[in-house]
Order: sequence, then C-alpha cells, then structure tokens
Amino acid sequence: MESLFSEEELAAATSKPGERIEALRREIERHTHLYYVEDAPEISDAAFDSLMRELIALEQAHPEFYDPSSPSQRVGGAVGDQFSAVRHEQRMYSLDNAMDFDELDAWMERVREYFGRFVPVVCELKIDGSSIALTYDAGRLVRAATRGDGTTGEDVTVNMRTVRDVPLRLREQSVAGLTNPAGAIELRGEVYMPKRSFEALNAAAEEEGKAGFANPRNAAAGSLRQKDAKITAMRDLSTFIYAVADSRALQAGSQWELLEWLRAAGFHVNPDVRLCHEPAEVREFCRECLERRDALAYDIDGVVVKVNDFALQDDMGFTARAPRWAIAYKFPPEEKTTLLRDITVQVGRTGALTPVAELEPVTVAGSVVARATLHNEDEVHRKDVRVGDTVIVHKAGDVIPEIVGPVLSLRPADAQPWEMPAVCPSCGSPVVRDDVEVVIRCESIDCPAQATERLKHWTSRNAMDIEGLGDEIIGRLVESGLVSDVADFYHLTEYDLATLDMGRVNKDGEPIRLGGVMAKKLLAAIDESKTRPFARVVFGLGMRHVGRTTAEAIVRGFPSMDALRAATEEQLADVDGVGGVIAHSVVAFLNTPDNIQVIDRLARHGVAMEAEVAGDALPQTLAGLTFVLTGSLVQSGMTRTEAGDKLKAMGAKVSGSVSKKTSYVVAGEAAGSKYDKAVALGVPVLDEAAFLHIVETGELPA
Ligand code: 0OX
Repeated sequence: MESLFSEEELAAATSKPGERIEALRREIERHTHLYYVEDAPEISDAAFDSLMRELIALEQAHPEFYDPSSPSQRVGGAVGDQFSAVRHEQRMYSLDNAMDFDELDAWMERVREYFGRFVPVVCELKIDGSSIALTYDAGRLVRAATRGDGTTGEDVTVNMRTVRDVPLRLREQSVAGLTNPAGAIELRGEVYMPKRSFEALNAAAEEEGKAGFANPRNAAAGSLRQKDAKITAMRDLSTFIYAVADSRALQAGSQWELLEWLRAAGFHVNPDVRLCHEPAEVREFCRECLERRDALAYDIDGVVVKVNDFALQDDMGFTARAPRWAIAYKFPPEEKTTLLRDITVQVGRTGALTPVAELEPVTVAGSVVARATLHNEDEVHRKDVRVGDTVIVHKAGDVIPEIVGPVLSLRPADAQPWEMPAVCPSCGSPVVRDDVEVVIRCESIDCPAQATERLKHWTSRNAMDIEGLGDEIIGRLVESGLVSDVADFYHLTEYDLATLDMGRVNKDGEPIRLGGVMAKKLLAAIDESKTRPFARVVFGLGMRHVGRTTAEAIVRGFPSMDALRAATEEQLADVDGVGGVIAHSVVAFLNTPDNIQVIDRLARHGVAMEAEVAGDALPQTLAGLTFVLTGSLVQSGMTRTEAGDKLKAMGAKVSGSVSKKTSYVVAGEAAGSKYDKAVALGVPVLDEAAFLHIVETGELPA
C-alpha cells in the first residue's frame, strides 16, 4: 500500500519523534473536530485511521511522550471500580420551569419589573441529556464531572475523553477580543445520545436478550457512567456546551459572547440559539422549536431563556435552587396516537386482575411506550377502548403513560366492547368481584402468576432487596420448577443457578445458561438478604394491606415472629397505625398452613425473625420530628426508602407529603413539587450534604 507520508515526514518521525507526535496529535484533533463538530470531514476514514495508527505506534515506541490529552486516549483508559466524588466549586444549579406560556410570560414580566424594561435574552434549546462540567487547565481537559446533587458530582474524566466532540485541548483563538484563559476554567453543558444511536443501541441489546434504556437521556447517563470507559468509547455520545462556571474566568460579557467563544475554542455549541429583544420573539422561538422537535436528531424537552448580559445576571442572582435570570420553558405533555393491539390481564401478588393495554410501540415525550395500565374493568368501559382501536397516549415528561381514549372515527366496524375474563388467565380459577376495593380477584392459593408476583415482591428493593434477582431470572426459576415460594430462594445451590436455562439459544443453537459468575453473585446476594431487618421480612411476605409503613408499625407492637403469631386480631388492631382490616388480614395470613410452613423454612435458613434488640438502637435524637424526602440522593446513592430508614432509626417520622407540620424537607437532585411546597409553606429545606450530616452525627445542622 502506498504510504500516506513523504520521505521527509518519515525521516522526521524517526529523528524527532516528539515533534512528529505533536504534529499528528494536532492534525488528528483537527479532523476529529471537522468530523464531529463541523460535520464537514476533509479526509476519508481510512486516511484518518492511518494517522491514528502512526500516532499509536510512535507513542508506544516513545512512552516518555505519554499525554492524557492525546487523541489516542479517546478509546477509554484504565478501568476503575468507582467514580470518585468531585465537589463543584461553583454549584451546578438547576433551572426553574415554566410549564406554559402564562408562566413564561410571568417570568419575562419579572425581568421587566426588575430592570424597568425588558432586557435582551438568549434562547437555547433545552437538551434532554445529562449535565457535565469540563475543567480545562492551561488549555487541556483535566477533569470532567457529572452534576450529581449540584454540590458534589462524580469524576468521569476518563469516560468524557472518549466523547469525540469534546476538545482535549482548547483551540488557540481570540474572538471578540477574548483570548483563552491561562489558568483553569470550567465549562458546562449536556452530554446526550442522538435518537438514532439510542434506537440502534436498544436494538442491539434486544438481540442479546438484554434490557435496553428507557430513553436517550438514560442511555447517555448510563453510557457515561460505565466503569469500563472502553464501553463509553463505543457509545455514540455527543455534547452541547453552553455555560461557564464562573464568568470572571473569561472576559466574556454576555451569554451570546460566551457561545461565540465556546465555538471558537472548539466546543460543540448548539446552532439553534437566538438573541431576543422582546417577549413576543421568545414565544415565537419556543413555538418554532416545538414544531421542529421531532425532526431534530436529539431529544429536547423545552427552551432555556437566559438574560444575556452577565452583569445583569449578577444583579438578579440566584434562589436556593436556581438562577433568577434564567427559566426553562417546558414543552407541553405529548400526545400520540397508536394502535391498541390487545388488552391483556395481569395478575398481581394479591390476585387482583389488572387490564393492560398492549400498544403498537410509539415514542411519546422521549420514551417508547408499548404498554399502559388500564387500571380496572370500569376504567376500560368508562373510556370505551376496544382492541383494534386507534388510541391517544398521553405522557407528561417522566410520568407514567396513560391512555386518554379512542379515536372513534377510526374504530373498525367489528370492534367489540372488552370484557374481563371470568377465569384467571394464569390458573383458570373463577374470578371474584371484590366490591369493597372495586377489583376483580383470583382467589386461588395455587395461582402461578400470583406466586411469581409474590417472589418479585420479596426480592424487591423495599423488601429483601436481593440485587440481581429480577423479573427475568425469577420467571426462569419458576418455570424450571426450582422456586415456587420465597423460602425456595434459600435452598438454591450454585449448580442450580449456574445451569439455569435462560430460555434463549446462542448462535450455535445451544441454550444460554446463567453461568457461574452470575450464580456466585446471586447466591451472595440471597445470603446477604438474611440480615434484612424484621420489618422488611414482614413487608416482604406480601400480606394484603401491609405496606412498608404498616409493617414497621406491626413490628413496633410485635417485635418477633413468635410474638406476632401469638397476637389476636384485637391486640393487633390496638397497635398505632394498624386497624381492624389490616389486623384481620395479618391473622388470616399467619393462620394459613402454607404460609406457616414457608415462614418456618425461612427461619431455619436464618432469615431474621425478630427485630434488633433495643440495646443496638441509636439515640432517638430525631424523635418528634417529621421529614419528607424528595428528589434523588445522588451523592450517597441511597434510595429514598433507605434514607427514610436511617431517619426513622433515630426516631424521626417520615411522611410522603409536605404540610405545615413537616419539620424538614430533604431535597435531592431534581426535587419537584414537594420542594416548591416546602418553600411556599416556609418549611426548612435540607440538601443531601445536610442530610448526610444528620445520618452521621445524629445532630441537625446548625
Ligand atoms: C440544556 C441547558 C441547561 C444552567 C444553570 C443556569 C443556566 N439542558 O440544554 N441549562 C442551561 O443553563 C443553565 N442551559 C441549557 N441550554
């Protein structure tokens, strides 16, 4: 093959490898930028690969020139087992939302009132991705961090280096009189996955029988947080950069100038931006974006409007959560039409039958919807949806999709009203209408669907939290006859699990088995679950009407299985938080021979059958206080349930809704209406750092 390089070049490569390496790095980065940012490649893929191969060969021969900013490092570096925490020196704020034009107008009116006139604003698309902070020092990318809770994020530098449109070195430039800063500067933006790449990734996952991502945003966040950055490198991630952490680090005087500088420094800046001088122009931009939304290659969920002038931004400042000088106009909830292919019936853990709409898959508000609950028989009749109908599917952001109703003009002539089956679709037993709860129920104690749901409930996060034991494996365990009740989990051997047939075949037509590695992990997780507190065991058993809070109340009154079994209905009903209906259900459950046998076997396997003795209890420093948790606790990775448990262990009450009686609201990332309500009612709000302080010290922050 003819060499791409001249004699002189080759000579230079051998005599002055350092210079050649630097020249190659610059050239490769220039082509990467042309390809991924400008969308205007100058050379073929083959020529590009050839440059990269030469660079890699030279770097291997001359390790003294190693540089983390070399484009050769974009393939993904060392594998870590954890991301270290990064404290953001400048907090990464979220944005206040305007849910419609009235709220957008109200914000623009506040701007007008504040300055006595409307001031120019920059409108940008609101990219529905994952926020990222990129730190450059002396022009080189030295750190990339996720937003986390806004105060502390995770170090994802190695992963972000693989994202091709992120410059590893800033371009030397000067626009509008702005030069590159000599020291450190932190730029911020969004990482996203284009819609088509998301679909391709999910299609590939499906081929392998793996679960895909719910939407491009999750795919981007998940790809970025891969422990092995080589996997990140294989994912098609892109960025749009739109902010600087501290505007004093640059001489830019406005958002508009900043965007200009970012572009010139080599960043990918979204082209759909507009400088508007009047509220009407802002509304027009929003309308145009909404119309173009589907045609864009990536998901957006609104428009961000920012006061342009940095000095005016400073004047307006921030609330506890968000800048006053910016607002996110959120697009209205989306509605799509699709075909209702079937209405199936799901049998729940307690035998309740739920009709489920099986839809022709359709993307609504950024995620694919293929199923939606129809709640109960009455709901199906009230909405009058029939198999074969074209139905309207409604979804607002992250909310669960809903069937609005049929498009009657498109109804096939032969479409029949739907009826609940008279027998259970799983076990064939006749179903019974429970008029008190307005549900139809299968009351068989031998129903396989109920058994499977009970097993899923036992392993679920709020119950025994057995990691890795999800729906699919449980389904296979039931089908293979290895597990039929919750005590069977504790009989499983490594051999049982390793050889478990996953119901699929590989390329050679051989059955795919779970394998030794997963088997070991699962066994360890099952074993670990024996240490879950007794209240979780009571909840995990899945007695009717016994949710988590009720299970805790029961355990406070009867702290062991022996005590609980000896309790009468009257004694149980006397416990604070337990009424007559619950007491009846518990006593009935604990007097059923099958259940007694399962509980005895669990006890023999060492599953906790009594609450921890009071001696182990923590000082009840939070007694008398009521907490409400909202948002995600990204810093600690705790679920809200786990966080609530920690507070309860110190005597606090945890409630699901904010009222004047709430003592504190703990607001994690993406806290929503509960946060707003707390502010409105004047309830003190704690961030995750303050919450962790309480958990560690038992003391409220000063
Ligand atoms: C976006 C986006 C998000 C950041 C904090 C103050 C202003 N998702 O596309 N945030 C911002 O700016 C905020 N701009 C954006 N374009």
